[in-house]
Amino acid sequence: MSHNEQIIAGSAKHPIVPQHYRYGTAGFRMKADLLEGVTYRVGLLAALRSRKLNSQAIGVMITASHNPAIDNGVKIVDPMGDMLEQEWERYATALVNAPSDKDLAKIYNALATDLKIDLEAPAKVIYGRDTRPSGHTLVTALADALDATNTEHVDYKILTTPQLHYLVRATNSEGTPASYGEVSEVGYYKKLAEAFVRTMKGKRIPQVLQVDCANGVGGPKLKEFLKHIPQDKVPFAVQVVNDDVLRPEVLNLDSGADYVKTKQRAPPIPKPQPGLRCCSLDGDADRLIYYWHDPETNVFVMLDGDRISSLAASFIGDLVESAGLRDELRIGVVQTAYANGASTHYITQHLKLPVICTPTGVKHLHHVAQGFDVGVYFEANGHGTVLFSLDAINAFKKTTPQSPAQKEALDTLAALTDLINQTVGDAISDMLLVEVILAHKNWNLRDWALTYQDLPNRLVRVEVANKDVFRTTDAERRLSHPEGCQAEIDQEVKKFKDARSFARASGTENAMRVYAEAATRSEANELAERVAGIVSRWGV
Ligand code: NG1
Ligand code: ZN
Repeated sequence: MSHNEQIIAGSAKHPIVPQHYRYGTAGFRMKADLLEGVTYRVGLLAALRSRKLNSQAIGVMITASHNPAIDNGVKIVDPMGDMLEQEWERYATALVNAPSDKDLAKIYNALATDLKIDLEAPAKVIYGRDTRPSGHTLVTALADALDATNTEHVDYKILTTPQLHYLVRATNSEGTPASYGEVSEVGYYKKLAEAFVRTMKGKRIPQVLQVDCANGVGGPKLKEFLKHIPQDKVPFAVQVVNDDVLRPEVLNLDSGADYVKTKQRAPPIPKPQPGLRCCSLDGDADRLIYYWHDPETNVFVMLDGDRISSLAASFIGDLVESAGLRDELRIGVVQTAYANGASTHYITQHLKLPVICTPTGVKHLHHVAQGFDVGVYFEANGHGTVLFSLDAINAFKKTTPQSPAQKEALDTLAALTDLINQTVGDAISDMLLVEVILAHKNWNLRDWALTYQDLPNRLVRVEVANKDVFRTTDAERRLSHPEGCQAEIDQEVKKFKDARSFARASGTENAMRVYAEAATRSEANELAERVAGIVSRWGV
């Protein structure tokens, strides 16, 4: 069979359900039964992408993250382990929307011609999936696309999303001076465990940490990771809960980082215990939220992505200062409009670091963070990481220390570049980072929470007939369209003290999101309701 015939035959085995698909912030994500044909077509695109980029390995991750168990999703990972280049999202959308198998082959060939891709060049795609049962079928469709296009492929089976990102980068840097680590899941654990012990410097955290894994892939993977810390060097006690991956229906159910962040309370199971340090991962282990029920004040305290971001920025900023590199390296923090105003104020006024606001979606944050030598980026929902430039890594490793304190700071910074996932937000790596910082500062969660006080806020979802009439500007903080709508929002915001509110169309759901913050909880609620009302009226 010719290439074309193979592509068409494979597509006939994995038919597309006709409807309009769009490669969004999370790749293609929807009910799993719509995704078989989509995944086949994503396989074709991944093969093209590998051939376009000198046969480097491309990743494909099959997951729907924090969404319900019946959903699934598929997204492409670029050679350095970052998200698919934005320009190519259009090509993904075009391929997936091809009306027939023959059109699919035509679009595939047209893309190859337009992008000057040699279809005879070698190509490599590696892939993994979360614990969703539908992952099996999708992986089969993906493998068929890779076979049809004569693409070498490796199935890494069940992984967390950040593990797949790690493996893509490790594969492409293997044997080079920039080697990212051993090309295996075990290599990932070994790298993290070694860096964790190295950054802890013999410090111990006496209190237990309960980790809720949303009954997703993070549970088994975290337990596997813990086995790689040498027995005599384990600095903390972890209690893994909600790690049932055998009953798919409980995935993300009343648990996980998204539950805690949106409901602003602890998962009901296990029964919350005052004073216990807790954190939650999401279903594919790329988001992290800390929390505890303070036994002294009897208040539930949530430490979200903004908190992790400001904690990391403060710790790393101090280390860079002690390492004598403050004038040499540019440190910055990247947030979205959903970041609590109090965190932005703390970072700019107290830590004296610049903050840049980008549109929602980690690809935007990641990109801007790459412009700093130390770029800290987190979405409020707990997805983020810290990126170090080559200059920063070299400075940490090559500066000759003039004092023991400077040496200590340089060593810790160098270890952090190995501990922190450089490809994408990683809940396990972020959790280790938080533990390291708390141990170094000798802080409990109350100390951490006391750094600033969150402004009360409220996020509401508004269903409208047509969300496409809403267009934003200024990193999604203002509406440019429909004309007149923003002026009405401004009128309402003016009536409240220390208030801020904005509306934008969700990139992952068919709805508008309205965010409001104000000096008190009731005012934040009231403002959110009023702005939601405005959005409803304009969205008809
Ligand atoms: P949308 O649906 O575009 O608001 C949501 C999250 C994002 C991001 C994406 C991808 C909020 C308010 N929005 O995007 O931060 O994580 O999903 O998963 O949390
Ligand atoms: Zn996720």
